[in-house]
Amino acid sequence: MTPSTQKPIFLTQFLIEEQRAIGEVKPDLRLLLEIVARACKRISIAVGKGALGGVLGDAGSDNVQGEAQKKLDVLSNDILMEANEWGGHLAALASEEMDEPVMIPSQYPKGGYLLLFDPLDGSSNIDVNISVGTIFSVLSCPPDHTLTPCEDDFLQPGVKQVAAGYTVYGPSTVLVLTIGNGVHQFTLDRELGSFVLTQSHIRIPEDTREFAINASNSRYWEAPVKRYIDECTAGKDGPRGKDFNMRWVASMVADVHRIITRGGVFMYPMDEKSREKGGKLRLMYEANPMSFIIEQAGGAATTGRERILDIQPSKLHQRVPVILGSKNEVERVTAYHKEG
Ligand code: AHM
Ligand code: MG
Repeated sequence: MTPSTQKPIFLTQFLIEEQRAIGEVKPDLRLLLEIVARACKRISIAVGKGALGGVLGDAGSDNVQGEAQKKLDVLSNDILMEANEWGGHLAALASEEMDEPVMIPSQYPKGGYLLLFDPLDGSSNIDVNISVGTIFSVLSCPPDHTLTPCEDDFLQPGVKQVAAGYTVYGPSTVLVLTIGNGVHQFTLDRELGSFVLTQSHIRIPEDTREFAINASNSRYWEAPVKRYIDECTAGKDGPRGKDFNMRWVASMVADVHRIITRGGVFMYPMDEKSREKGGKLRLMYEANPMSFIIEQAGGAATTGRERILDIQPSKLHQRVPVILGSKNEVERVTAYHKEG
């Protein structure tokens, strides 16, 4: 932690120093991340106003997933779109809330990156004042396609991500970021309007006594997931020999942030309810960025059958099963799947 008596390190300084130290943060990527962070500050302000901002409730429309959009889903998407289209760093953008990727308007210069985001994750929690967040992923656009990018250019496995991050709009607003050199946390100083580094090189404990799963789906689970959860809930008299606790916020950002902070395992596994769609969570702008962050913090992320970051996507809004968090627990659940 950076004690309050020490000189604060702002996001800009952090990125410039990272660039000097590892030479992997190209100026364009740094500016792109700063623009995303600035957009997240605006979303944080909108979320924080709640009912006073007139932004609660349904927008009266559905997104490509057939889910009812909240006013704040639409507003957050607009904020991220508007902030990112003129910067000159992107070839195209894609969002959970938009059917197709969006090209950079012709009046602006184009850059070498592709940005994907879930503008407001956990939106069922907006109206009840529970933490929500933004998740984003940055890919390089194939160099010969930067002027004419298409959906196929986005379909890269998660290992190719050059940066990923999320913000949680909770009691405080935090930004958690990786550019492939560890995971770093910034807290929004609301008076200054700046993200200040509050934790560097975060490590997730390899073992845990805490799991996160929507237990109301238990009748739909596959046998390996049932076995794992049964063993956890059997407590210290069961095969694991210890008591486990359960948490489920129903905002992936908040559940993942808890794991980043103190360890744990998060599961939205394959089940009979979501089998037809391939899972519940979206690969490109939920599972991939979170898996990159979790792996960079020493954790693991699989579908139960394969490493998430190795999946070759076949479509932009593809869904996948997700099991991520403390390494030894994720490996255990994955081994149960492999045993059949
Ligand atoms: P969203 O992106 O539309 O908000 O949906 C994703 C969310 C995740 O944040 C969360 O883990 C999950 O859906 C909760 O699902 P459920 O309501 O089935 O528990
Ligand atoms: Mg989401």
